[in-house]
Amino acid sequence: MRRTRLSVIIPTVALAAIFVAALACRAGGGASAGASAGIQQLMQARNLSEENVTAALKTYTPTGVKDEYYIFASGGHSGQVLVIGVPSMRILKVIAVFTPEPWQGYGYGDQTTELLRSGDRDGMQLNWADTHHPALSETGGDYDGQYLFINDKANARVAVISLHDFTTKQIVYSDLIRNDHGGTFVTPNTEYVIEGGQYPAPLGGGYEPIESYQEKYRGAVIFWKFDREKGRIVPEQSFAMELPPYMQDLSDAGKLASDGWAFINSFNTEMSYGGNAEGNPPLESGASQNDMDYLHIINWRKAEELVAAGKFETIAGTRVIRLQTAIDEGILHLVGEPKSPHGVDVTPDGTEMVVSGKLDTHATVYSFEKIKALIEQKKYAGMDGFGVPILPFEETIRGQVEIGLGPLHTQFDGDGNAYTSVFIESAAAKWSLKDLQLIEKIPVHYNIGHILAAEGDTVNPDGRYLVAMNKWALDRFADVGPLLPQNFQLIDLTGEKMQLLADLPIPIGEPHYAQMIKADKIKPITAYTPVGINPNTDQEDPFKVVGGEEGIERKADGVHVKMTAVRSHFTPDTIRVKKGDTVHLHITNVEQAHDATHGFAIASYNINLSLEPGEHANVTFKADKAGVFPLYCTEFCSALHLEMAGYLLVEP
Ligand code: CUK
Ligand code: CUA
Repeated sequence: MRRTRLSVIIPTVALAAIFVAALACRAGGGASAGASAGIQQLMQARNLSEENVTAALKTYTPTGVKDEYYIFASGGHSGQVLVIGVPSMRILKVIAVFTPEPWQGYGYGDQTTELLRSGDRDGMQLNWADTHHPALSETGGDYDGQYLFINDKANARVAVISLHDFTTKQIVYSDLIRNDHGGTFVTPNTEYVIEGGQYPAPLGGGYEPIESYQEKYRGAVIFWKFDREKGRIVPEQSFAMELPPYMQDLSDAGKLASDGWAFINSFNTEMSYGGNAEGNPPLESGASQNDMDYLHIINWRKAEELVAAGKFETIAGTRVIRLQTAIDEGILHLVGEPKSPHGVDVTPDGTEMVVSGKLDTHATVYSFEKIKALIEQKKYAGMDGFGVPILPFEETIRGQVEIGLGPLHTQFDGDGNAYTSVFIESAAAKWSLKDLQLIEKIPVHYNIGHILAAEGDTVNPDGRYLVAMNKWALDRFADVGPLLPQNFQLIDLTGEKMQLLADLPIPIGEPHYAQMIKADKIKPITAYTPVGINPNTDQEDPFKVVGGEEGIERKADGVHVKMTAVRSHFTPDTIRVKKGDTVHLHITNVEQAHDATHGFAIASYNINLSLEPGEHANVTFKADKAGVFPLYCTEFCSALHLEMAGYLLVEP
């Protein structure tokens, strides 16, 4: 950690020195004043302050120079994942996850369509998602750079992305729950990917009148088992736990001292369900009556043992530990948390949990040691309406920090500081974990939701950079009509005071959370090797085509076209079929050169592929329209790219 910090600081210092030297030269009016006078002129012409220029020097990344960190951000309603470089704040990629994406050909060929359709629920084709919380895979509580998970709040789905090739590999869901929010968060060795539900409903689907909310509606949390070797979630080895019908919110996995435990907070312990046109209080005020909501404390290691011992019921294909079993076995406890909490974040050493309430001005710091002792002594303040033991609030906390109006989420640096987003105040607050004192606040623009620091939720945070994920942009950018982008703001943590460095407008949905990982932990491939890999399976495709074996063959199930793509032609480039034929295209990009991607498009048949070097794709379609259909490569791959074309001829 220190080593990286030092190596990065040196160039920053050197750059600043050049800047200062330039200013000094100008002041002296020496012979070498050319460059410095130029800088002064530029500053004047662009109305830049000295602080602006240092911010520029800290973030400017010359062409060919790579970033120190990657941010993996949720793409919000776009249903995708954004990849951003730090400190440059350049967007590097949008990874297609839950939504069709033309550039990557995602949802246009057989494999990616199959993957996308595997996430369909309730007989609906789902072509969007509300992604909230990406989670990088961890080893020993540290990001290992291998996998990324992300949830879809709207449809309670979880996706697995491999950082080997930056593509989505799997989408899973359980009909146990209808939506989620407390996910994805991973356990310290990625044994499980946690997906906490949000709005209670009858478990497993089905109808129950809303008036039976307390009796029939339930919350739940799913622990998805991750098989790292296979790089896939294994639904059969996963399990869930039934929870009371509070609205469970964010979750976090314990680590080190609290490894084996999970923490989920909640709001609406009033169990209000709205009905404001039917004489009930609106949900928002009905859910804000109590002074305290509940932090759920779950012993997942013991839950795992209970499931292995058969103490579960299967609901909607998922093994579920029923609420009564969880109570009887002592694996679920509650403790009060101040009014309408939102974030729960476990400290790097795993000894404490920081909870912030939207309607409370404090961050509350819970001691895991105290919680564990109270659980062992069975020292309860009482039970909730379902018989879940409640720990005495005052005896579980170490203290509270006065943060400001609307504290939400917290991250950490490696020097014992915490950073909490302050939504209503539009600020990021730095405070000391040791003495629970507020140190400094920096204004952000505007209405900050999540906050992220470099490796800021691991056992080994880097500090260095903080990003404010702001919901409102207002006056920050040139106007673009009533729907505005989100605004990510990069903040430097290395100086005496926090310094705002750069803004990045996000024009594709509302990202909620993101994680920042050291760039050298990510080691993606540059081509699929050997040639003919199907990215969905990471294996050679049974239909892969090698040079010299191309051709067109009529079989019982239709016309099979075995095609290769190489700069700058498809072989074969003429496809002759008859109207009504089923056509199976098998296309391999036989190149291994870095960046030698070919596209493949046939207008009027909605065919659009991206074939990365070494990639194989299959497309099945019915040639139900007679005519002449040009096909062509959609990536400007070579000087003769325009000539990389051919014809699909469908004879009447
Ligand atoms: S949530 Cu959106 S700002 Cu879904 Cu993590 Cu807090
Ligand atoms: Cu291949 Cu253009």
